[in-house]
Amino acid sequence: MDKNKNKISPDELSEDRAVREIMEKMAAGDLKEIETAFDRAQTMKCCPIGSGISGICCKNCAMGPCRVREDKTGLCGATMGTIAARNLARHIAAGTAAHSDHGRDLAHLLGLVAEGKAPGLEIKDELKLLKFAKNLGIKIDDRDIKEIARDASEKALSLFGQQNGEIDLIKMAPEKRQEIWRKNNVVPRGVDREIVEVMHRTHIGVDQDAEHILDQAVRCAVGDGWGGSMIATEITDILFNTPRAINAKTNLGMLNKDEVNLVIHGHEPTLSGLIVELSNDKELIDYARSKGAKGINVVGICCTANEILMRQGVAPIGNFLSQEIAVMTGAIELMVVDIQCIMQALGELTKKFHTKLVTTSPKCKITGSIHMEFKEDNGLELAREIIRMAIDNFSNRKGEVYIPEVTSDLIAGFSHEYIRYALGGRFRESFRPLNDAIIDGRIQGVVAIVGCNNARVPHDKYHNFLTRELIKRDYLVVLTGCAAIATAKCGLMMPEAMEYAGEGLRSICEAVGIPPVLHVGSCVDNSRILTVLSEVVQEGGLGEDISDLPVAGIAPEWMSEKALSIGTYCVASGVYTVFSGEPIPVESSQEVKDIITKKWEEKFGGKLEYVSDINEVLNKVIGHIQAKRKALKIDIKKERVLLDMEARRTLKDV
Ligand code: SF4
Ligand code: MSK
Repeated sequence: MDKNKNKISPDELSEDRAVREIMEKMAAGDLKEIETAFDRAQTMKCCPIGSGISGICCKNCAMGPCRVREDKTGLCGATMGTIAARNLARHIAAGTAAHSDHGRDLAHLLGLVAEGKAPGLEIKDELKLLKFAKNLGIKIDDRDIKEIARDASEKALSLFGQQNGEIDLIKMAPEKRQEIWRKNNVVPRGVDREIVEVMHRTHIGVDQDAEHILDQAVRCAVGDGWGGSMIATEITDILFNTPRAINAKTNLGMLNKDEVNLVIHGHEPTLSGLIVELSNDKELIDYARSKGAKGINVVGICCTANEILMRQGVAPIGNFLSQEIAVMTGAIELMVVDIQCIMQALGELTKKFHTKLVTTSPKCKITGSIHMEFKEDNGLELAREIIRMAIDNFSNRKGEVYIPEVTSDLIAGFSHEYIRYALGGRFRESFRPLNDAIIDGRIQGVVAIVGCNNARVPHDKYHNFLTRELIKRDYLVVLTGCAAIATAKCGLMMPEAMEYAGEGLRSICEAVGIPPVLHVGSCVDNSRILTVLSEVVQEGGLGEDISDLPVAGIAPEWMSEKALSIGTYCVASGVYTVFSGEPIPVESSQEVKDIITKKWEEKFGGKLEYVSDINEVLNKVIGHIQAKRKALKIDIKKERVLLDMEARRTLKDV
């Protein structure tokens, strides 16, 4: 493909200076024939029916695919609303499945660690294990920690296959929220059960009422946020440590020309954590030196990077849309991938360089890559083998190595436990200072910016625009996933970003010692945001439920089905959530758009809305938060009154 055919300049395609540099190099030199998702997005237009923009497509039976527009139905009589609801429900089920299967593996791993069957791994946060076990209804007393871990593993695993009742972890939500779920019959009985029921109910000839179908999609998504994802986050903290503030660096400049560069990519922390630990092993470093390298440099992409950044400070060199660009530096000896968001294009692309692509999950193979399967009992051995393979490949570099000299500092590690600690100090850790700052208006509200990159949306641009505009207006911004890496790359996750923040937000961040933009973790860690919101409600003064809080969520560059599940469980938890960039694929069904906005707002206090214009997204989110402040009667700014001693003496005791 000739790059000169592209009409869109790198400046318009990406906000990331390092990515643009590689694109310019591609266009000018030897890499001219190579294409990336940025190029493919220009030559391949997306289907307007499949994307729901000008109609709806159903392929749920062999009488179709049926392309339905306006007042037409499918062959079986399915209406546009039914088809749009079924499609959305299936996307949500797939997103829930992805997060939850990840959580299931971690629950299984916890049991193996308890039994000493996972070499190199141990229980790192016992306190968190005790809290998690308590939430699962497990007896603690003075039992051995490993027994508690084994029981917690079994109980967590049982929540996936549970058939009746309620999954225990919904009790982490405020009482009022639980009642709303019970009243609307959306409490998940078991994580897997709800996914299966979505698939059944959306089969031809079963559930054919759009609202009823989407109620089940909500139940499924609640099973993700308060079930599968919650389990994944809790157990990751137990086994790999609960994140605390940590300094790191980001972007492609963290690749090192003189060292063996090994990239971890995907979503799982298990094998990648071991690789990072082992990269400091003297024997392996000596081996690298014997092959002419100065050392071993492990860096990451996507949410595997986020997981390991939060705990071990590994450098994220990029987010979803950087994965192909990173290979084009010619500096990567080996890219080891696990699950989710790994582009198949890496298979062919890495062949054009010396880079080895290694798949490790029993669930993910990519044609043309090397498969070295990870099992819990071979982690250490496999990590060592993979590092040695990367070292052996160092001398095979071909052509020019070009690493853009672009890096940014960042602070990550804002688990809800660390935020509480940062706010209150070791002896009085609490969310009280945050609640007070929101009540007195120094912080206007909290906005979560989450989700992916999308090759049809300028890379990182919306994440960074919204973050800057919101902190300027005194909104605290919390980020996860690729959104977090985007803002980190442009330097917004450092205390220096305070200069962009409004006066009120800045005063709180300075007093507490946190940046105005907080990295909360990977995409599965959006469940952490649910926990923060529950604890803020519990702290008091801002209503009785999450839906009372002056908060909102935005997925401005979303692309994965997981994002739809996240958006839906946020709405089900009472949060106004806006998607931008590419539309939610229900655009042409007014019936479904009304359900996920008006109906869901009536039922759950949150709504899911697609807004294409990014300025309008900003205005809508601010408008929503201000309406919540008004309802809480905290919309009028109270003047801080400073009294001198004389004035104090005149005050009567109360
Ligand atoms: Fe067409 Fe109905 Fe079959 Fe869907 S289920 S493909 S609308 S006939
Ligand atoms: S990696 S799901 S592109 S956030 Fe979690 Fe990024 Fe979205 Fe994948």
